[in-house]
Amino acid sequence: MKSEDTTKSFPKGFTWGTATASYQIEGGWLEGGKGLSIWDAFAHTPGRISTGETADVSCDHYHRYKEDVALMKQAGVNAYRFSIAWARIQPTGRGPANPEGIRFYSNLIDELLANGITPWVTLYHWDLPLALQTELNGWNDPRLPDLFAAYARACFSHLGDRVKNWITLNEPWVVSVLGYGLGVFAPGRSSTSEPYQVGHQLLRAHAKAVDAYRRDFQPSQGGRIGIALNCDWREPLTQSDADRAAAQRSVEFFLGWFADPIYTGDYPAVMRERVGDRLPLFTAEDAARVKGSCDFLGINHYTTMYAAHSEAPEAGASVFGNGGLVGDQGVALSRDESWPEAGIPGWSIVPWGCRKLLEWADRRYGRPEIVITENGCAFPDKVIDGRVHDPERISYLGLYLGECHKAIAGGARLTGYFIWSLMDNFEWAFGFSKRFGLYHVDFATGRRTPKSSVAWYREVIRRNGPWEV
Ligand code: PNW
Repeated sequence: MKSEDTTKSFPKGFTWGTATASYQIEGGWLEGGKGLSIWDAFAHTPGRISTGETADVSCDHYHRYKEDVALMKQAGVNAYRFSIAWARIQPTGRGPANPEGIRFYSNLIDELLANGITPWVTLYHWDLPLALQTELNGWNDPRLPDLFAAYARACFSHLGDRVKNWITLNEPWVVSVLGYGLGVFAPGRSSTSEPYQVGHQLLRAHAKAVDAYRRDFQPSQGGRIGIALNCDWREPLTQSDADRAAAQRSVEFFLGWFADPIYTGDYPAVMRERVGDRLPLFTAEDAARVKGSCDFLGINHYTTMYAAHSEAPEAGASVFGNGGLVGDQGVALSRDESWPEAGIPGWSIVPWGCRKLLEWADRRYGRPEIVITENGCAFPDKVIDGRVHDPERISYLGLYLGECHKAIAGGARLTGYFIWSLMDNFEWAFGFSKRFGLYHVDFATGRRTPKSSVAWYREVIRRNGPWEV
C-alpha cells in the first residue's frame, strides 16, 4: 500500500455509506403487524427463486438491528441507506399507520443517530403491500401514486424530524422491466407495454410524494429528497455512427427514461419516436410536478456493456441488458470476454464505465448533485478460520472509486457513495446464493463476520479517499 495520496482525496463532507433494503435483510415477515408484500408472495411461489429460498428470516435484521448498527460503526461509515417496508407501516397499503411498524424504524433511526450515522431512507424498494396488487392493479393502477404519497406522508410525519435524506423509489427501471416486462421479479408479469405504463405511474408516485414533502414537511424539517435510478454504462461496440447512436439511445432508454422527465419534464424524444403510443403522455399537471422533483440524483451503478445498432427483434435479449425491450431500442448488447465478472452472470468489471456514466448524467442534466446510492459486487466469499478474505471486492471498489474521483475532478458534483451492501442478504431471484456484503452472513446461525473489505473501507473513509491497491 502506498502512503497517503492527497490527490485522491474526495470533497470535504463526502458521504460514505453502505446500503440495504427491507425485504432483503429484515425477516420478521409476519411480525409487528406487518402485512404481506408482493415479494413475500413471489418468493413463496415455487420456481420464482432459483434456490427455492424466501426472505422470511433472512439476516433477521428486524431483531438484530442494534448489532447491525454496531457493524456499521465498526466499518466507520457516516451514512446508512435502508428502506422502509410499506406493509409494516400500512399492512394493506392504505389506512392508518401501524404504530409497531413506525416504532421499529424509529428505534433503528435513533440507534443510528446515537452512533453518529446519518440515515438515508428509501420509501420503496420493491416490497409493495400485496393487497395493492390483488385488490388494485399493482403499479399498473393509476390510483397507486396517491396511495404512495399518503404512505410517504406517514413516514415524513413520524420520522422526518430525524431523517433528512429521503429517496422515494429504488430503481423504477427494475420494477418496470424485471417486474412487468420480463416477469423475473415480483409481481412476475410479462408484457411489452406494461413496463411503460408502470414506469409512468412510478414517476407520478415519486412526484406526488416529493410534492407532499416540499409543501408540508421540508419547510419545517429541512431535509432533502431524491430518487435512486439504476443505470449501466453503454459503450459503442465500434466507432461507427450507428453504434454510437445505439449506445446513446440505450442510455436514454435506461437512465433517461426516468431522469429526463425529472430534469426536463418529458421522456427522451427517441423513446417517443420508437415506443409510440405505448409510452404514456404526461398531463400538463403531471409534467409540472415531475419536472424538478429531485434535490439530488441517486445512481445505482454496477456494470457496462457494449451497444451495437441492430433492428433484429431478439438481438442481445438479456435479463441484465435491455430487459427484453430490444425491439424498442434497436440495440444489441454484448460484453468483452476479457472483462472479469463481478459475481452476477453478465455483470462485468469495467470501472471506467462508472466515470463515463457520471459524466453523461452531469452534462445531460446540468450538473445535478449526484450520489452513488449503490455500487458493489458479489463473490462466493467463505469463512476460513473465522476470517473472510475478499481481495476481489477490495479491488472492484477501489477501481470504481478511482473513477468516481476522476469524474469529480472532471466537474461532476458527486457528493456521496454507498456500497451495496452492508451484509450478505437475499439477492432477489438468486436467493442467498449471491454475497454482496461487506460482512459475511451465515444464514443458518445469523452470524456476521467482517470480510477484509471492512477494514479496507474503514481506511478509505478515514483518509477520505482510496489509495493505490
Ligand atoms: C439492485 N438488473 O438490483 C438493487 O437495488 C438491490 O436491491 C440489489 O441487491 C442490487 O442491485 C444487486 O443486484 C438490481 O438486472 C437488480 O439490471 C437487477 C438489475 C439491476 C439492479
